[in-house]
Amino acid sequence: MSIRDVYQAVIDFDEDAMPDLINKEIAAGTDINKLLQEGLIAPMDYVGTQFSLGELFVPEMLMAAQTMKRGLEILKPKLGAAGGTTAGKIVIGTVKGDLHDIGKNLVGMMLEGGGFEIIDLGVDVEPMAFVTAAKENNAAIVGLSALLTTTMPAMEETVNALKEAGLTVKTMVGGAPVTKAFADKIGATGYSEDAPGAVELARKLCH
Ligand code: B1M
Repeated sequence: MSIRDVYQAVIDFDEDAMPDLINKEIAAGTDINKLLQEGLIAPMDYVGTQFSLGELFVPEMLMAAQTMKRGLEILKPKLGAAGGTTAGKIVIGTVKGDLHDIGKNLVGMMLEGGGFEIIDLGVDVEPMAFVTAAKENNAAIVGLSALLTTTMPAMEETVNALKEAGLTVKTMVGGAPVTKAFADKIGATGYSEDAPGAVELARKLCH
């Protein structure tokens, strides 16, 4: 039994085996962040590369994603232990045209674990839906996720819509193709490369 078995289950799409494998690793005292990074996130990178090479197709990416999600659900309560910092409300979502939600969910889970209240708008979220939710919830931060280069412009549209609505809410962006330079260019308040970094950033933005 090792993290390698968890990795292998994701690339074998062995969703049924996942709960048992994850629970065994937890019981064995495996570091939760290591389990997440090496057992669940790393195989998705492999799957993405195989997809780019034409060795795997969309249904396979989806099966790998479902298997990964099964493992994530079990890890959820253990992620991002609250650090006793000032919590705030964060509206989070994947931008218009983009259906990828694993990274966004992971970020949301870790922020929740970090003591923030999360209002998750889901995927394919219109800019105005972010504006409405930020207003209604008096959110401190709006978090935007994008996984496609073709949906990055929707991130800029959303940041602009929030500004045009006169909201003082801070914006935090992330997702595989997103960079700090892009975040700066579109006028987002902050950028994080990964989920633990998003918690750190949100804490900074709320101080
Ligand atoms: Co898609 N897909 N996909 N896909 N998919 C990618 C993103 C791709 C890189 C694969 C590839 O070609 N190598 C490629 C994008 C190319 C590009 O634009 N540069 C791609 C493509 C092309 C597509 C389609 C267009 C395929 C098609 O139909 N021809 C299509 C688009 C559909 C759409 O959105 N409109 C599509 C569809 C799908 C599935 C539905 C099959 C499935 C998504 C299932 C789901 O999410 N429920 C899927 C998957 C699974 C992937 C890959 C394999 C894995 C994504 C993932 O979940 N990673 C992906 C390849 C890859 O990224 N390795 C790929 C694991 C996740 C934990 O990481 O989401 O990066 P990630 O999140 C990280 C950080 O980015 C960051 O923190 C997270 C954790 O550390 N982060 C934030 C994310 N959001 C953040 C927000 C923050 C802060 C940090 O603040 C708010």
